[in-house]
Amino acid sequence: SYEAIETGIGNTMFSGQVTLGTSGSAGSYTLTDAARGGHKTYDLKGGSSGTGTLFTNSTDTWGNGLASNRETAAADAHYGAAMTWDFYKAELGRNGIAGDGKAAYSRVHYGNAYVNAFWDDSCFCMTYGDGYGNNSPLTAIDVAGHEMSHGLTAATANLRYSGESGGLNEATSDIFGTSVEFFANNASDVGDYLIGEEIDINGDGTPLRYMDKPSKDGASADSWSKTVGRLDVHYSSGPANHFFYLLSEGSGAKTINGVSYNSPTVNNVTVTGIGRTKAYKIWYKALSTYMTSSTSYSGARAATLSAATDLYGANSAEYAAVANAWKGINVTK
Ligand code: ASN
Ligand code: ZN
Ligand code: CA
Repeated sequence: SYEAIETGIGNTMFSGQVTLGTSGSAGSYTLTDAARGGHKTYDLKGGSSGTGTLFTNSTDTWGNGLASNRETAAADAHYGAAMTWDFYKAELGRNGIAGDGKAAYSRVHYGNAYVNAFWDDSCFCMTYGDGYGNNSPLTAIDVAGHEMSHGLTAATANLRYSGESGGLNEATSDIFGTSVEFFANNASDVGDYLIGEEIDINGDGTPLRYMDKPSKDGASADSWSKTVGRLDVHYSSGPANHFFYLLSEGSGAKTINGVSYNSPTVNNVTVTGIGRTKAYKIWYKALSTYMTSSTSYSGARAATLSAATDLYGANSAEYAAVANAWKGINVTK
């Protein structure tokens, strides 16, 4: 049966009131984003398998901004998926995660007090827990962009999820997750180089990760060393997150959208940023054209230099900035 493309209202937890892509007609709507490949958002109701139940209501207004309303997490997840889709299309020239216009789907209310979110390539879907105690659902926009971008990586370089390639896989998700947050430019959740600052997973108001100085989380590496690949992938991502910050914003102190950063470099290398738009275009071109499942930090350097050459030329300021940003995190060849 024919289902019209509709625009609903989402009262989210992290992004205020937003418009959502929905489907249906008067009296019966679903969280089916017909304008974005038909992306659907489901309620797992505490379950941990299957798709659960498609969110359906009669008003096309979803959630009330509070976690106690089960549509609220759905509104956040649906919005995050939509902004990621739009970012891929507008900024990367990519039609969906796999580049074929096919939507993924989202599942919220996974398990009991589950404090994580994840992408699963076998279902081509992402899943969000509700968090524990005072935590909120893990449905903030940078988390959504992060998880969906695991699908993007799987569909492109397919970076193996261990060693240095695993760190690059994780960093790719942080790079695009942050880029989606900036792209959405939502007044309730402005862009920053912090990951998970809205979900308070640590319970003390600190974010999960810091791209300007990854070691601020107490575990991530700021720069490359020959043992970095031994770290958990969420910590060996640090040098590549730091590279992206340096390439975008440059070294030293800076305040962006009210957040202060201070990005140190190895040997005090000075990096002049080229802006995040050029930086994510270079990273995406490198990921989708030059990186493979076994790409290391050294390989990522070569891949981004090739991408910068393709996009801006070998004699460009952008090429020089890429080389300098790698130098700033101790990758010189
Ligand atoms: N949220 C985590 C991530 O995307 C889940 C995991 O570690 N697999 O990396
Ligand atoms: Zn991840
Ligand atoms: Ca963030």
